[in-house]
Amino acid sequence: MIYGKYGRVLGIVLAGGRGQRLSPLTRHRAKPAVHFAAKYRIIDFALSNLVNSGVFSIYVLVQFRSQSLNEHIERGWQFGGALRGRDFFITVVPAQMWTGEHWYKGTADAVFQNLHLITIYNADRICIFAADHVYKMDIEQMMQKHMEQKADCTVAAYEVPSSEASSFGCLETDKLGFVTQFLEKPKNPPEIPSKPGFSFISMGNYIFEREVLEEALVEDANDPNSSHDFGKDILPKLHKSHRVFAYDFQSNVIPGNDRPYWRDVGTIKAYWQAHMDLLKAEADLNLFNPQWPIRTVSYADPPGFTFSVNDCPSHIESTLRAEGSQVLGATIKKSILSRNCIIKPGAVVEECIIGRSAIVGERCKLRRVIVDAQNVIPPDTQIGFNEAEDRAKYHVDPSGIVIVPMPAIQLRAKVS
Ligand code: ADQ
Ligand code: ADP
Repeated sequence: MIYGKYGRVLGIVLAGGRGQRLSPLTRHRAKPAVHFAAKYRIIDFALSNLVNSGVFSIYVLVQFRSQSLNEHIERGWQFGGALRGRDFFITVVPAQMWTGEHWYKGTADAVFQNLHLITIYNADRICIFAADHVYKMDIEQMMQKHMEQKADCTVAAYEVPSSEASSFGCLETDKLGFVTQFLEKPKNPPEIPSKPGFSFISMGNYIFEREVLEEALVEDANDPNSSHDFGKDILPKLHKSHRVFAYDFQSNVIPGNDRPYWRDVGTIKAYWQAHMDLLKAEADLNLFNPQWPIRTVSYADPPGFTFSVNDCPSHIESTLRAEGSQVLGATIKKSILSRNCIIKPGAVVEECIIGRSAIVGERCKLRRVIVDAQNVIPPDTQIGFNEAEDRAKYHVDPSGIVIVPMPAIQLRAKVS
C-alpha cells in the first residue's frame, strides 16, 4: 500500500498481551509467540496479513515475556538488501517508560507512548492490529472501505454466536454500517437485528486517520478515569463524535477461494479446537493456499521422517507435521507434530499437539494432550485417560485437555 492512493500507511501490531487464559503455554512466552500449526507462531498470521496486503512498515509493540517473540521476529521477519530502510521494516518496540515509571497501562497507552514513531514515519493512516488471532484478511479491502466511507476509524467486525460474544467488544451499526454503539465485553451481548442468536464483535483490528488517532489518544491519556484501552475506553466514546465504520470481515475475499475464518485462540479449548479445525479435508483455514501464504521463520531443519521398526509399523492419519518431525514406528491420528519432535516405537498419539523438539517415548499413549516444546515423555506413560492421575502430574484444563508444560530452565547460578 506504500506510495499509493492510501498515503503513507503504518502498521502497528499490538503484541504485549499476557494471555493468562492460555497458561501454561504463556508461562515463558507472550501469547503472540505461542506456537501454532506445527511451524508457526500466532503472530505470523497478523504479520502475514499485513505484508500480503502491502503494508511493509510495521512496529510490533511488545511488553510481557517477549524474548522468544523478539527472537522470532529477528530471525524470520526482516527485510534485506534493497528492501530495507525507511519504508521496509518490521521492528520490535519494547516498553520504554516514556511517560513514567510504568509499563503500558493498556493497548491505547501502548500506542500513546509511541506516538513519536507515527510522527517520524509521517503516517497518513495507521493500521492497529492485534497479534493474538488466527485468520487471513486482505487489509487493503478494509482500507478501501475505510476510504470510500470517509471514515475516521474503521473497526474489523465479525459475526459470532451471541453465547460467545461476551468476551469481545460488541458493535451495533446503522444501515450504512457506521457504529452506533460499542460495548466492551457486555454480559448480555446485543444480537444482530436481522440475525437473532448472533452478535457483531470487534476483531481488535482498527484503521485510524492519523489526526483522529492522535487526538483520541491524547484525550484518553489525560483522562484519570480511563484504563487506556482501545476496546474499553477509545471505541465506546469515539463513535459518538466521529465516523466509526464497521468493516464486515465476511465480505473479505482472499485470492484462492479461502472462506472467512477468524479465531481468538485465547483459551486452551479454543487453541486446541482451532488446531483440530485444520485437520479436515477442506479446512476453513487453508494453510496450503499459495496465493495467501502464512509466512514464518525458515529453519535449517531436516525433512520430516516416517519409519517402521521391526514389528512396529508407523501409521499416520489426518495429521499436520513440520520439518524434522520423526515418527518411528508409532500411530498418529488427528494430531499436530511440531518441528523436530520424535515419536518413538509403539506410541499411540491421538488428537494431540506435540510441541517443538518434544520426545514421546516408546509405547506411550496420549489422547487430547498438548505437549509443550522440549518435553521428554518417558516410555510407557499414559496421559489423557485418568483425570486424577493427570491432575497430579500435569495441568488439566476445565475442557479436559491435558497440558504438559514446558520444562523450566535449570539455572546454574543459585538465585535465592
Ligand atoms: P481483549 O481480548 O481483552 O480485547 P487485549 O488484551 O486488549 O484483548 O489485547 C489486544 C491485543 O493487544 C493483543 O494482540 C494483545 O497481545 C495486545 N496487548 C494487550 N495488552 C497490551 C499492552 N499493554 N501493550 C501492547 N499490546 C498489548 C480486544 C478488544 C475487544 C476485541 C478483542 C478481539 O478490546 O474489543 O473484541 O480484542 O479479540
Ligand atoms: P519457545 O519455542 O518456547 O517460545 P524459544 O526456543 O524460541 O522458546 O526460546 C526463545 C527464548 O525464550 C530463549 O532464548 C529463552 O530466553 C526464552 N525461554 C525459552 N524457554 C524458556 C523457559 N522454559 N524459561 C524461561 N525462558 C525461556
